[in-house]
Amino acid sequence: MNTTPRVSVQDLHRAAAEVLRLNDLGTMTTAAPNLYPHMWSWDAAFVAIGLARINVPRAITELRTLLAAQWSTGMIPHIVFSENSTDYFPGFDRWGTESARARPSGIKSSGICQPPVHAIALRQILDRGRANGGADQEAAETFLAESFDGWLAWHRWLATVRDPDAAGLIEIHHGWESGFDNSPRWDGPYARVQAGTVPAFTRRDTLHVADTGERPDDSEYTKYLWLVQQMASVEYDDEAVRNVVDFRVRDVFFSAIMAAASDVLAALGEEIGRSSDAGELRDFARRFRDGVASTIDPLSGLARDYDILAGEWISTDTVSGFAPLVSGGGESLLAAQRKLLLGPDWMGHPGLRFPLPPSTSPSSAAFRPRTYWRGPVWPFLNLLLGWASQRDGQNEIYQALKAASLDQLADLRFGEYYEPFTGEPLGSLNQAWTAAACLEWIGPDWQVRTA
Ligand code: 2M8
Repeated sequence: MNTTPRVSVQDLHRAAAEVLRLNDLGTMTTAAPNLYPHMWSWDAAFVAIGLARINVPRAITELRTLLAAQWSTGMIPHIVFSENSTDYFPGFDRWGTESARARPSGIKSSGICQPPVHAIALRQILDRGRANGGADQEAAETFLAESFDGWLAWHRWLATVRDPDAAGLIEIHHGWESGFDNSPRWDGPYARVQAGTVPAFTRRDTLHVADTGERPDDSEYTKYLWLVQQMASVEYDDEAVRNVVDFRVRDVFFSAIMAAASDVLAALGEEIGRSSDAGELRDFARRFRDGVASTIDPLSGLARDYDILAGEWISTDTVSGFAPLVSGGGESLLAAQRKLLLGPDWMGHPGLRFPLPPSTSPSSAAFRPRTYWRGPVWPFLNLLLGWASQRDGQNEIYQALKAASLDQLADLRFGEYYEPFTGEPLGSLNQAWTAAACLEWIGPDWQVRTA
């Protein structure tokens, strides 16, 4: 394994920080300069993790902006639209959220959500603030106290509205909610979506990638828009959406993040004397950890999603199968998962440019090395897996992910995703959460100068 960076860690740090500056609109960071000119919910959490390494108050601003867009139900929307750009489709007008009663007035957002990574970002902000001391510490402590109820409401909304049967698995209503938009995970559910009439549309995303074949095609977009229309037709009312929408899936990776983040939020609550709320969050964490463990495919050892409308498990060889490594779980399950992750179908695949898990296993028939969520390596996901391995004391995996990630990112392009065999950056360049992941991997190392 080649672990020698092609640039110094100081240069890498400088370039990653520059990408976050480039995407900074003042109170929000765009997910990418051209392709994604607005704020995305889970991107914002990773961005805040990276920002906390260089500017704690700015990291706080990022989460504050996102939280200001929280709906009165507790939902945090997946896009907060900036006023600066109309260069994204579907833009605010296409979402039909104006009539949604729960949306805060004056803030333009979509009407769906994304995985709740935010409490993990909050923890990082607090830790960095405390390490820096002074004004950073004060700002971080104040932000925790003032924002805790918002995050708690977000977790409560997910635990009730999105897991009404207490299965320990979060129900999603659009592939966009998973964040793994066109992953093979959703091929079955989307195959069953029969789109009705969708007004004509002109996409913008295809203008901003080198090869349009990397992105989902128009027939996939028609279904994506159809689901949005269905939800808009009932003004995004939580109960009504469940009855009208043609996509209802229990997402195992979302659920794993819910488990991990609920534990983190519980610990933060304990620190500020919110012990009863912390107890509730610990219960969420347990419920979703058990839910994730209940999905394991006995044949592959990977975690599975569940298609509610079809009444069947979804077995795919995608990186979401490692959900237990994120949620935590019983030692034998985690040991088996680690073995798989390091094995020849994943990080140990001999063809990989960098030993990092592709979004779909190269051994799978569904694998497409250049197509978005169907094969490329996603750097922010590796950071999440690294964070979880460090939490669980798995230093060997943490170091392996860190070394390979820094090697991958040493091209200074900060790609949205990477071709697994060549290491070519694909999708958008200067993608904010890729740069943020880089800053977090580097941590304080950039200050260590070798003679
Ligand atoms: C991608 O998703 C958006 C829709 O939400 C898109 O393709 O237009 C996904 O990779 C998603 O996970 C990510 O949050 C978003 C912004 O980076 O882009």
